[in-house]
Amino acid sequence: MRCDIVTIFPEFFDSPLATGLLGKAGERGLLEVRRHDLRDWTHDRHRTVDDAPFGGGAGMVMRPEPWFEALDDLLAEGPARVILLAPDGHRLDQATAGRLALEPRLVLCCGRYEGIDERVRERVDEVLSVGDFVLAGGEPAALVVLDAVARLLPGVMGNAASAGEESFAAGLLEYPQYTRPAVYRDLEVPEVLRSGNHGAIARWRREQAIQRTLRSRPELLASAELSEEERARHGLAEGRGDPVG
Ligand code: JFT
Repeated sequence: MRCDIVTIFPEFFDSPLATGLLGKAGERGLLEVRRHDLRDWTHDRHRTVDDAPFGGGAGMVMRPEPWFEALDDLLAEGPARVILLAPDGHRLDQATAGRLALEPRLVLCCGRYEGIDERVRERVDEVLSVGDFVLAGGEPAALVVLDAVARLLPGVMGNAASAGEESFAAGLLEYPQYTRPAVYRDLEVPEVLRSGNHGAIARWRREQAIQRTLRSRPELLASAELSEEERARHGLAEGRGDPVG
């Protein structure tokens, strides 16, 4: 996959792109990220990207011209799915990450200030938010999107079993993880995990995942892949999809 990022802070992405999974994906040529300084598409001496809002109000708004020109140039190189990060966008979820991972090329548009001139939205394919909290700009949100997408690209995650386990546990939170030592400061690793009984371990993990989801994120259970037996055992409505009531 190729990903173009348009931002006034290209350096924001330096260490995240050089580190860990994103760094490895880059090295292996599985992900090619190109950062672009929006100010390269300005024409004035001060490389101005913002102006006061029509109608008045606090703060500044990003002018449309550099964005339109940037997208003209980037799309002239070939097709891409253009994504704008914004607090009022569709919420990023795992299904969206999976859909974006199938695209050959993304353009991520990161704004600052109070936002971007509304007309820019007419030039993008999709507006995304990473959650219901307020960031100072689109860059951290774009990084979240890229991280979630990159780990789904073929060859990026070494362990092929992980993907299968994830789809098995679709819609549930993770089960608790332990490593050595078996006892640390009187805190013991659950006996079942040391039993070598792989059937019992799988059942325990599944049960823990359901319990955790029930406790922390019960709304996820409506669309989680649970058997009818599991639903009945936990007092949940039958079937997947819309919550009942
Ligand atoms: C915040 C953002 C996301 C996402 C893009 C641009 C300016 C600052 C701002 C904050 C609140 C209201 C402007 C952005 C986000 C999120 C994305 C911009 N700001 N108006 N904040 N929170 N979840 N995605 Cl452009």
